[in-house]
Amino acid sequence: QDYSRLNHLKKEVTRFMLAYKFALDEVSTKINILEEEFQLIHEYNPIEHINTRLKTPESIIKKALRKNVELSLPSIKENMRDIAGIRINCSFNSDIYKLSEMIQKQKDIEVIEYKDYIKNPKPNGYRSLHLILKIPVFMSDRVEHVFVEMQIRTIAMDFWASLEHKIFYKFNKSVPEKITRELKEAAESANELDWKMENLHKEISEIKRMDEEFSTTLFNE
Ligand code: 0O2
Repeated sequence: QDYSRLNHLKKEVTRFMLAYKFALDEVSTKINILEEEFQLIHEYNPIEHINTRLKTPESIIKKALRKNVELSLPSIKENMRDIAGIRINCSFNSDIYKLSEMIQKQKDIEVIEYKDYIKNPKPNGYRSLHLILKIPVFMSDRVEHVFVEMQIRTIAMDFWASLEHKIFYKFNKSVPEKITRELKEAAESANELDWKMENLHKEISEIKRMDEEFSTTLFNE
């Protein structure tokens, strides 16, 4: 009986997943618009790449069981906030906050949660800006409001996080202290690199600005 209940829930979840796919489509379109506008105003593209992912019904149910979330649709909708995920890799640290502010200003998006693991990195060194957004999805007969988890990070943060995930995913034993320290040091190196690149970017932008100012003055004389 448990099996047929789980099977029924899996079917229901598969159906309601459509709203999450549409939410991801909506958010991706919004990001594309912001990206083009940013390019126009600041004369460079702040986004290196964007990834979206939908959890499978199996992994939603597994996580719900792991987190003791009641196995019903309303409870899964309310408590599982990372069914739809979008990860945006930016060029520079400051781009992360510019982009996050632009997203937060959108009237149809509600920011439910804001976690700044850049200002407050996790003990292992993990850095990223996490937002949980509530998005209205206009279906043929109703409006669904669904959660989308957005992670915004630089490519250096993403490099560290992807490899850390690869190395430690499903590593259930306790990690030796030396490894924990080295992992954190690697995160600090990635952070230093981020600031170095950001400073280079600022210096070159300033030189470009002064050059432009100089040519405009020459032209006007
Ligand atoms: P996956 O495989 O990337 O989807 P939650 O665990 O989501 O119920 P929590 O802890 O409040 O709740 O979420 P948090 O801290 O916002 O982190 C959620 C996601 O951020 C993770 O999803 C990872 O994608 C990423 N993340 C958080 N901490 C780390 C870390 O130390 N290393 C790496 N590589 N990624 C991290 P999942 O579902 O755990 O994993």
